[in-house]
Amino acid sequence: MKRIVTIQDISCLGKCSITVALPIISAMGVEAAIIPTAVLSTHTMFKGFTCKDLDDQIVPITDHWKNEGIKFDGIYTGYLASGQQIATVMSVIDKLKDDTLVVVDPAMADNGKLYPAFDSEFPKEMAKLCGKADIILPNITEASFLTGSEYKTEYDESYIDELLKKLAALGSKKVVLKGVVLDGKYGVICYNCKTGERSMYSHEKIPVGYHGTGDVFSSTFVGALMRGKSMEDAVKLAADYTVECIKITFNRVGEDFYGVDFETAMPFLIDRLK
Ligand code: PXL
Repeated sequence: MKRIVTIQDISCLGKCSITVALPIISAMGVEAAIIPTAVLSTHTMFKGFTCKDLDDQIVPITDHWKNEGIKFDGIYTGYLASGQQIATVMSVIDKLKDDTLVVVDPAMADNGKLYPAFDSEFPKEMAKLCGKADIILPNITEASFLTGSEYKTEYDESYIDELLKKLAALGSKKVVLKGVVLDGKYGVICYNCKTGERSMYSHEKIPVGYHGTGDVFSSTFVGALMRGKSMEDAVKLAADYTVECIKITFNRVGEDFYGVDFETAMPFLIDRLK
């Protein structure tokens, strides 16, 4: 069985980060270890959330594993609590990396805005972490913050080309750009930074946004890669499962205020792995 470690926060309630990554990755038949970077009462879209930064635990946890000779097939980072913590996580990647696939979801922004806990310096630190990744998974907002580009909701292919080139310059091998709208089609672009090759997977757009869908996508993507799928096939599965989760949640009015109903959609995911 493949083993990954995911490095992100625990939002005790809110269906995002580790409470999404663990069940999804485990259900896909991949062992998921965790390094919790902070404990929050809820995700930061709730007012009055509490947050205990666990920065001082990250290196001791890693060192213990190193001493025990534990190895990982993948490292998957998500929401991180501060710019300082990004530096810590970069040192952890250096320590743990050993023929290990590094996937960075620069979870920090959506709809043109940074998440409430972050200031304008945060994307600069996240850009450095992206340089350590094999694959990065930004949405358009994150891509614009990471590259210092204007955020646009209406654009043509040249805007996307420019974003992809600038993202590639951050240093990862591949880019998966989410939430792209081109020629009336909505989807995800896979980009090979070395060859410039790219492909777009188009999928249905449900006219609603929920928190945690990025984490559902990233967790499924990482699980699929660990199960031996190509990047393109992993993107298809991650996008299709995320859309399925959104559809189910959309039909359950009143239960949708903090995340998607990924649990009900789980059989869809398992079926697709058969
Ligand atoms: O889903 C991303 C995420 C993860 N963790 C926390 C968040 C968010 C998005 O808002 O607030 C704490």
